[in-house]
Amino acid sequence: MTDAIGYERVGDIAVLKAQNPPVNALGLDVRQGLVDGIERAESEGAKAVLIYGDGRTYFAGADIREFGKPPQGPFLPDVCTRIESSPLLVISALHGTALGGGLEIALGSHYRIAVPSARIGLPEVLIGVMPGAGGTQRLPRLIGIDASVDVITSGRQVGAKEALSLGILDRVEEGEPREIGLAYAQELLDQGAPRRAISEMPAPESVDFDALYDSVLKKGRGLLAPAVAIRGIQACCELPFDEGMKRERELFMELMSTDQRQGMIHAFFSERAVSKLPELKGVEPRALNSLGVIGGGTMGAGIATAALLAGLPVVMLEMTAEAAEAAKGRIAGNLQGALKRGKISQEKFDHLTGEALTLATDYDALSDVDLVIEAVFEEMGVKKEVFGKLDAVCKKGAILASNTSYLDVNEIAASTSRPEDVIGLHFFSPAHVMKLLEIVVADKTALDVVATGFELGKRLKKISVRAGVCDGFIGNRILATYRKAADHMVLDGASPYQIDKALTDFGFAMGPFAVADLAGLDIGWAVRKRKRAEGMDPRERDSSYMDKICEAGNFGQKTGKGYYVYEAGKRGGTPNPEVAELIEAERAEKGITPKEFTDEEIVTRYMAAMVNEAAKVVGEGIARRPLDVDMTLLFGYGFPRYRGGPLKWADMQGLDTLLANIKSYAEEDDYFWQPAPLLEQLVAEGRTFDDLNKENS
Ligand code: 3H9
Repeated sequence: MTDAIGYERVGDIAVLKAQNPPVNALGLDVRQGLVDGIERAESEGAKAVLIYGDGRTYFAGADIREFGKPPQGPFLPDVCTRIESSPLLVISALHGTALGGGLEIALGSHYRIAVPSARIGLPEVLIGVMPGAGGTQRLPRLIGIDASVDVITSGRQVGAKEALSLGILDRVEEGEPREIGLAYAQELLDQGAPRRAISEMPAPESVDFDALYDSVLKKGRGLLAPAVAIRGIQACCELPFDEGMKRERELFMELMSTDQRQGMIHAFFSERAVSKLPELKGVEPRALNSLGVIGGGTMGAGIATAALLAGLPVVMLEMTAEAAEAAKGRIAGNLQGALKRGKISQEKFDHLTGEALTLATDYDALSDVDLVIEAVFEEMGVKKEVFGKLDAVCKKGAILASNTSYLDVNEIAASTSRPEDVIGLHFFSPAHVMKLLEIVVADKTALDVVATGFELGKRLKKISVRAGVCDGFIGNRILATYRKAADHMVLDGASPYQIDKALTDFGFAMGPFAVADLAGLDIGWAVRKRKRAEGMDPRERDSSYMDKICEAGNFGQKTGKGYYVYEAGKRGGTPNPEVAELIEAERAEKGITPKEFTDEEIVTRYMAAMVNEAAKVVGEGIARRPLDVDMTLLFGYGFPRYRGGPLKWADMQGLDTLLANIKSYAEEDDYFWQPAPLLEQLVAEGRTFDDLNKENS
């Protein structure tokens, strides 16, 4: 027996305890231990076997860290079959999470009991694969096609109560898994309960699986795994059990070899690694029991909502009592959403909009809060004035944070007498919904202030990414570059609509022009005006066709017109014909002969611009590791998760090909397409961005 599975005998019952912290992942030792344990129980004359997990959970699934390495037996499907085919009665007692291969072990058992807090599921599709140890063969036999399709293609975690009603669990009971499991096993033995192998149960009748496959594929917006899993369920209905298992294995292995699997698993580990900073090891965050927010517009109200939902009382400071009331209205509107979805009770709603929220118009109200976030107008003069006032009233040790999206946090910090307490906390709108938080560390920011920023992110359930100071930090700086690449393509012959379509087909949630309409065209217009006023490099390409749209008061979705025309009550927009005319006029004025772009070319150029800027951001230390960029783009900019992030995608494409593309584009425009030194270095050394991740984790 391996140490990963403990063996104990209680009367007629052999007890197998998984002890592979932290989540009892089903690595080689665990699989071998289970097989050995069953064999020992059989050879020592036990009548039943109880399987349960030590620590916080039953099995959370196959060991994902083994994926991509040569598989080693005993394989998980065979372990499940070995458990199921045992002549002894096998009972699993579930607590924590029984996920993926974990649930498949439970389905290989003859009876399943769980504590009420247990959650079960087959989340394989969320890491780009599908159940591969009998999940698609046993679950439909147990609960039918519709419920299986839901559980398998969504990957969602099902609570014990629902799992009981679906028939996945036989019993739900309070208690310790070992104790309830032993009592249940004894009861079954006393009753003379039969072995109950799911593989021997009849399969459901087949349905139109081609139609189901198509609809799931469409819903997945390019993600293959849920659709391929449908073929596994089909095999359950149409093939004998053993052949169904073989088919499932083939489909599973097919998905294992895809870039999508690599991308999704990169995302899984990166979202956990992103907030682990070596310099913060052992650094205690400062006290964080109350929050001040300055400015109650959409952003400030969103930040306040997120904080209130996380249990932090908020002081909301506005210029006037009316503005403060309006901010409260916005917060209440946000919380209404949580109330409607059953996330909070009416009582909680009343508390969060009542005693937990203090409205103020005087800075003195912030004198006792632990952390203040300003979300006022994005202008350095205004920010400095706010920080000057905060410096005067906030208690010693309070953290002063700016939600600026591109301004120099060093300059803001220098305007106070305590730059070590100043940090950037860049939320994304709507701040109570969007998962990304950029934690912008200025030159003098104290380490415990950084640690507190990450602590806040954790409490607000955000993905927090450390960023250095530069224009736009990680995300907006990269966005500005790939957006420019899109603008250049428009000038050279592509239409905004072709570009948006090519990029949503690639997997982005939205194309850049639809995004601009959503964010408000006035933002880009203001930036263009500012840059022109500051004086642009003559080599930089500028486009002005959208200025005319803005001059007429059209700022995108909020005014009903921008790149697209939006009709009330209709989702999405239709191309605005005025835009095409203006583009043509600008091309004529600039003497550009438009050329055709294929969708592939659009994606290649757009991604090349994104990767090149991202490599600069990593090379300059603005992002610590490539994975920090990947998580920023994934959680703040709609980058398709199944592609892992721009730098994971770049690795999979081949960095040499990408660099060659960038160099060929530089022949037309060597100002915009300057290869990132880090990219050149990696190509010269034959290394990848992932190598950098590993070296810096
Ligand atoms: C599968 O089962 C395929 C089979 O059908 C067929 C096979 C043939 N493996 O998330 P946390 C690590 S596919 C390895 O922070 P939480 C995780 O990286 C699998 N490691 O805790 C972290 O490490 P670190 C299907 C794993 O309480 C630590 O455990 N199963 C695995 O917030 C703690 O994790 C899944 O997809 C794993 N399977 O959430 C479940 N899982 O401390 C994936 C976790 O070094 N896991 N780790 O950063 C989860 O959803 C969550 O981790 C879980 C706990 C809900 C379990």
